Amino acid sequence: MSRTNLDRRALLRSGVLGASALALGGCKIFDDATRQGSAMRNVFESAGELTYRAQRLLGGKQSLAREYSRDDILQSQHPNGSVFPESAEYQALMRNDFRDFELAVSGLVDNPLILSRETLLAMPARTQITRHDCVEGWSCIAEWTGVPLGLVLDEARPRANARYVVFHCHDAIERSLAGPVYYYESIDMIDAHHPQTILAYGLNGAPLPVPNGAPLRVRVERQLGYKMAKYIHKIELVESFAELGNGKGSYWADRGYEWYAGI
Ligand SMILES: Nc1nc2c(c(=O)[nH]1)N[C@H]1C(S)=C(S)[C@@H](COP(=O)(O)O)O[C@H]1N2
Ligand SMILES: [Mo]
Repeated sequence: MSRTNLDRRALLRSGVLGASALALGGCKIFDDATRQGSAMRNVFESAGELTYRAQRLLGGKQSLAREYSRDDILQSQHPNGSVFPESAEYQALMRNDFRDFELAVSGLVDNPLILSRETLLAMPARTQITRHDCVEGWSCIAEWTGVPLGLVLDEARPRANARYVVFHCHDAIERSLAGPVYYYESIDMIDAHHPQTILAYGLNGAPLPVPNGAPLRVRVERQLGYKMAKYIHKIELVESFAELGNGKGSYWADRGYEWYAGI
């Protein structure tokens, strides 16, 4: 692990970065120094690529993020970013309690899949209590339940040239002249096969609520909150994300944030 990463963790933990102390539904506030443009953020930015390489080189590929106990859950998961996708397609699914939901797995795979909600719910599940850290400066501990992404990928059989897993989402987070701009994210095959990387459909023992990404959102526990795409309808395996969005691999990476947001 790089020194910068350690420093950042230590800072986050000690609350040294904390300047704003807004009460956010009981969520623990860290700070807003990690916002784009802040001096602190620029330090992180130049270190991002290094952090990624260091973490990938120094073994620890499958090291687990810390898991907590039920007693550590102090509040419900604070909804952030999109909280209510407006597309007609999503609204129709929602009206029927997502019974007709299907997840597509496509791209560089030998066995493209269309998984019904029933199929997903019938697959082996994992439940984990973890801490979600948002780059905007808050965190929440919550219990997540879902299907390990690795199991879904094993079923789809990624080809040798598949390097990234892209999550396509139902929510248009903004509108450009060219039309709606949908949220998307991507992770590498190491994070995709990490045992804590799950396609979550449950939150704190209940079905995943709409504001938190119903019916399906990913958990990538060793990275920041924006990597955890909500409202996923399609998973695509690609060799490069140059052709997607602005070519940086994620809605927020296209807008200057790190593609690899390790914590
Ligand atoms: N589809 C989609 N996924 C998203 C977002 C979003 O706006 N749209 N926001 C991201 C950010 S910045 C955070 S912190 C988390 C918030 O998840 P929560 O609403 O469950 O707390 O979702 C992430 N995933
Ligand atoms: Mo976030």
